[in-house]
Amino acid sequence: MLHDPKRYTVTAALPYTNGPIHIGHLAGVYVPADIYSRFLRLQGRDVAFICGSDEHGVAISMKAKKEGITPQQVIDKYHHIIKTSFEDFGISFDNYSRTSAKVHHDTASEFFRKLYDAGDFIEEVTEQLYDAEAEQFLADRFVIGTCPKCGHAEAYGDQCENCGSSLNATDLINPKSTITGTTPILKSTRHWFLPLDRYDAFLREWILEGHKSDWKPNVFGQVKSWLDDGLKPRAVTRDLDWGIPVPVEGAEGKVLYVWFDAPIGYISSTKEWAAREGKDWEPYWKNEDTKLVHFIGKDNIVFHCIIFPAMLKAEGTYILPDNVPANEFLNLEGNKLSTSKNWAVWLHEYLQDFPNQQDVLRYALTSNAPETKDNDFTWKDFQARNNNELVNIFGNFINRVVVLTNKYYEGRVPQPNEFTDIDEATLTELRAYPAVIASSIERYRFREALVELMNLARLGNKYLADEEPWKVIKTDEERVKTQMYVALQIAAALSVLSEPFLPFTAAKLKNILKLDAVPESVSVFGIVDETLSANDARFNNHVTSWNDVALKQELIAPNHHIGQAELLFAKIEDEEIQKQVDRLEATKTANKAENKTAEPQKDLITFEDFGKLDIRTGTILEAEKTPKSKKLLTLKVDTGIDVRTIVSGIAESFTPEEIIGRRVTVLVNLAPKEIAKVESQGMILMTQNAAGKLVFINPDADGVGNGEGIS
Ligand code: B3M
Ligand code: ZN
Repeated sequence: MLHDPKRYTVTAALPYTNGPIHIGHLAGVYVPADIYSRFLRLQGRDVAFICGSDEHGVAISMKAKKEGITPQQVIDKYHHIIKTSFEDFGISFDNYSRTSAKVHHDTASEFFRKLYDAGDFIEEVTEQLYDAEAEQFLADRFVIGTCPKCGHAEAYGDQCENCGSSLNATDLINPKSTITGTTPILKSTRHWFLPLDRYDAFLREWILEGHKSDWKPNVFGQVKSWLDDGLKPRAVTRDLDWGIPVPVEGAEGKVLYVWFDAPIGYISSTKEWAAREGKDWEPYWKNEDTKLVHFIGKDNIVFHCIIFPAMLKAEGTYILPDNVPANEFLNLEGNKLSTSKNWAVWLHEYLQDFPNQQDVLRYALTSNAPETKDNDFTWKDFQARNNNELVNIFGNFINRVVVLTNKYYEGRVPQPNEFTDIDEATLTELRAYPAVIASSIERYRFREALVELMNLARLGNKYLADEEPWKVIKTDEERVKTQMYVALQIAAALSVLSEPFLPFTAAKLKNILKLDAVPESVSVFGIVDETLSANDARFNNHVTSWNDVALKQELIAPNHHIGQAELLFAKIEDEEIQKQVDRLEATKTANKAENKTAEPQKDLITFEDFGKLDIRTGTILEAEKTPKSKKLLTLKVDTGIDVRTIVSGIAESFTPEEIIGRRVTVLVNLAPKEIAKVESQGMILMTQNAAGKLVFINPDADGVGNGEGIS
């Protein structure tokens, strides 16, 4: 583990541009990476927070085929949507690039060519899976089959998402083409292989020895199992028409394997950023005093801990990741998040329903992050986190401090008098929080860090509840000045320490406290200038960096004028949550309908049997709710024979008003039956749609009057 690095390169997995991003992406990768990067910046560290769109690979080609557009149109559409979602949620990349960019094509091609020229690849003609009908080789997601490692039935040609194993397509049991559904044949083709087995000793030494104490157990365990299983050469080229052409003579029609080029995308994106900022990119990827950290989901561990490090080792001039704090998966209401099944909370949809409440989602996802095991997001928990914690603890404390400061002192921070032991103890505890929270963040324990941040807000609430300035003001105004001064120091501390987790709230709070306009001369951003004493006049009432909170005697100075109170968080009502739960229920029903296997056919009947049914066209003349029943409507139906009463179980699908005049199909010779104390004389034929809603089987032939028989 690298101690006191000179700079940090923090990468976040490059999302495929084959669809929008959802809460699982935020929880697994991007919010933790953002917390870490914002924290480092607040400490004044030199950080390159790097990401970009992953725009090659079969996933893109499949999406293009599905949407009937070109791969370029797919990546342009989703690159924009994804980039916007990250910006909307305050994921503060220093650069968000894309692997279709020229800088990446050049960087990845040069990287491949260097290894090729050095003879690091095995060039071999092998038998690969081929779809004779589609006349296409089947790589990666173009083929699915049973995983030889865990038995998962839908493993891809290059990876099993269930156990994370990286696979060669020919490893799959009972493979099927995802293009035509046919069973592939084997066909010869030339590819270039990275001989991973040659890096076994290096990887064992670097990881199993070098990182056994600082890498997360879920990551270390996966890597160890792969090394123990034995590494095999991996093809790093593909027979595809979408990707970076293999920069070797005689390799027409072949492209770099997406997982060869994508991690190099971190380097390309850093180059792009450095060029824009007038910096040198190389120290961020080649200097030993740089700490490189990859934030990913668990299905990307093998690529970031085995394949990419082997590539970097082979290339020879790059540093290796200091840590790869992969998270496990987030589930949604007990089911696996799924893009294809639309079983997700999409970020753009979240913002439509919860505008300007990005921090509530960041908070809920961090509080429940799948840091060591898969975890579940539920809307009920989301509501509870907001109402019971953000509103009742954090928001309530700030509101009381600001309201009372405006009420008692017209918004001016009061000059404190003598501190009591409680005051001193509270201020001492306050100054311990930067180190407590930092310790958790530096170990990539963001859930724990967030609990500690909330403990600081609890400290403020407890101090006010114990001190009761709103009572003491009646008898000892001088005492209240000290009490409010102490409470304001905690509020100022929260405006800094909350920023990595809740950037939008921190900005709002800084604005309320008027701590946002920081004169340059006042504070050395981040690194505290040790030559300055904490009481130096220049440190007057401005807090800008993490360390200020611990080092400064005063975070917000007497006479500083704060602003008016505004609510940081709003209570989320049950109806808002129910709407989200209903939306997921509708998705579930639609998925069932889509995947529904039709009910098995009933026993055969004869023509005579059918002849007994007298089915007529009819019209609903009247409709009303059936007393004491939520499900039933009592109808008056003109059957062409007569107008009769029919009780129908459609009250949860229709209102009485909306079905008057509706044309219906009626079984008229059904024996009368008393239903809910009403005699029903017949049955109206219904079915249900994909969303599970009842619908009428309509006699939609125009000009058909009532009473016409159905034959
Ligand atoms: N595009 C994300 C995924 O597997 C993948 C990450 C690349 S990071 C270099 O969904
Ligand atoms: Zn598997």
